[in-house]
Amino acid sequence: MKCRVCRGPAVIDVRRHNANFCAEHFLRLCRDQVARAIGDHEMLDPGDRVLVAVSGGKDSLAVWDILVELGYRADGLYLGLGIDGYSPESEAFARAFADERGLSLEVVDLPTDYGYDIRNAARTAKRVPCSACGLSKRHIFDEAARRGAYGAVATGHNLDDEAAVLLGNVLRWQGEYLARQRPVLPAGDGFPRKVKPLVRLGEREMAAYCVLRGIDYMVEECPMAAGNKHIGYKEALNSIEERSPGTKQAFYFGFLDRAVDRFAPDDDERPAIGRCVRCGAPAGGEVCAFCHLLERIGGHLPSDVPDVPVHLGRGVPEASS
Ligand code: Q46
Ligand code: ZN
Ligand code: ZN
Repeated sequence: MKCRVCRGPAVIDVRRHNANFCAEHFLRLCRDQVARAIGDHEMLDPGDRVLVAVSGGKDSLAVWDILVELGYRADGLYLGLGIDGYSPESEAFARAFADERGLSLEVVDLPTDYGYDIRNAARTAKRVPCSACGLSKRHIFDEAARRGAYGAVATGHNLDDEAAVLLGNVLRWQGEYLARQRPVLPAGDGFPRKVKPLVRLGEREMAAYCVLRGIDYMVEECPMAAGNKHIGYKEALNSIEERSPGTKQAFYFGFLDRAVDRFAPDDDERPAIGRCVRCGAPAGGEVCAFCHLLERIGGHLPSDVPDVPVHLGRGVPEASS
């Protein structure tokens, strides 16, 4: 097995490209694919400050690494979901990655900062965990991007993720979701721009990228993902891809080239957006969906936390004179 570029020994085959690569040229391929996705879809301008949504998994750490390699000023935000056996471990991977590279990582913790965790929120609100989680993530990443004046929020969604979501949306012809399934969502109505720079790279490539770059990541998936419909869609696509390499890419990029515009809503179908009276986020009604969730599950906004009384003189060492 020889590298397509240098004819040296290859470490990975990429069947979709019908080619093998050595470590150096595989890493270059990954960077080039991200640069091409950013250019083709006008995701970022040179010099943009980017906020990366970091989970501690391979995709989010890889996208952060590649954006920094490409010269973007990229900071991370890790959101702790309060899931035992998963959140503390994945936070440790995110922190270690940032510390080793001198990158800036903000950590927001749902239990500490908002008074709830995903498992209990889902139970109390009678929602599936991923729905409560998705709503929380969107709100908190959007808010952090506004507060930090970032040009965009980047996520680690890769080609496998996007093809699986697309398959799910097509199977049920969910027009509203199909209209939004683009690798870049422009800023507007107080929402930051959202970009997915890994759409030209698959799951297996991202794992290989992390191994070759020496990035330690959380291998275990979130325990709430079990039974998730997307896992089934991924498996179905993997078995098609196995027999016919390149199908996922043709499916997803064919949709972007030829179909997504057909689902765009008319301007007057878009709801008027105001501001949530509680948190100031963009909202269709008086109170945003996130504040509704907080109310149902007994959570709070960070600013609602009662002041902790300060007991001076207890446990405070006397100043030495
Ligand atoms: S973290 Fe959250 Fe995912 Fe876990 S609860 Fe579901 S959405 S599966 S990417
Ligand atoms: Zn090579
Ligand atoms: Zn709100």
